[in-house]
Amino acid sequence: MRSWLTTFLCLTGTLIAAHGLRHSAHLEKPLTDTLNHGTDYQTIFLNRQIRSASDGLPCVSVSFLTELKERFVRWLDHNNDGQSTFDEVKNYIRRFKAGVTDDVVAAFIKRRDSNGNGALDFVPEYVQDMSVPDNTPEGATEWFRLHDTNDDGLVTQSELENVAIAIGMSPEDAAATVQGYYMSSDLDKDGKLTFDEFKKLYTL
Ligand SMILES: [Ca+2]
Ligand SMILES: [Ca+2]
Ligand SMILES: [Ca+2]
Repeated sequence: MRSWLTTFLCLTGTLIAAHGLRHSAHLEKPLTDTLNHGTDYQTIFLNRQIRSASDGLPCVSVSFLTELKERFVRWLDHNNDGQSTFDEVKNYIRRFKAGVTDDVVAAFIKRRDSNGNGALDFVPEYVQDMSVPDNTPEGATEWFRLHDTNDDGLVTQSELENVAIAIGMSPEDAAATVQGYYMSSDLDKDGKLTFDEFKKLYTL
C-alpha cells in the first residue's frame, strides 16, 4: 500500500509529465553553480528507493525533477535543447572513461532510446532512467564496464572514487559513497569488485 508521500510524488510526477516538462517554468530557471552534487546523488538514491516502493509509474517530486534537469544540462546536454546527442553522451562518458569506444556510446544510448531518435531525450528517457531502478543483467554489465576504466576486468575502489569525482562529487563524498555503498559488495575485502561482487549491487 502506498504512503501518502509516495502518492503525492506519483501525482506530482504524473501531472508534470502530462503537461510537458520543457514547458514548466520551474525547470527553466537559470542554472546555478550552487548545486551540491553529493546531496544530488543522495537524492537520486532516495528517490529511487521511494520509486521502487511504489507501482509501475515513474513517481518523482518537482524538486527532484529540477535537480535532474540541472544535472542533465550540466553533464549531458550542454546546448540545453532537451536531448543528449551521440557526441554529448560521448563527451559525458569520456569524463570518467577517456577511452570509451563509439560502440559502447551507441549501446548506452540505444538501451535508453525508447522513442528511437538516436539521442537520449530528457523527457521521458533521462527522467525514466534516473527514476526507475535498473536491476537488470544488462544494467549491471554496462556499468561494470564503464566503471572498469582500465579494462582489466575488475572495478577497484580507486576507479569508483575517480568516477564519482569526475561526475562532480567532492573527494570526501566520493570516498564515503564508494566505501558505504559500492564496497559493501567487496566480499573478500581486497578493494576490488569482480563482476560477481559488483552485480550484487543490482540485486542479481
Ligand atoms: Ca543537447
Ligand atoms: Ca530518444
Ligand atoms: Ca579496473
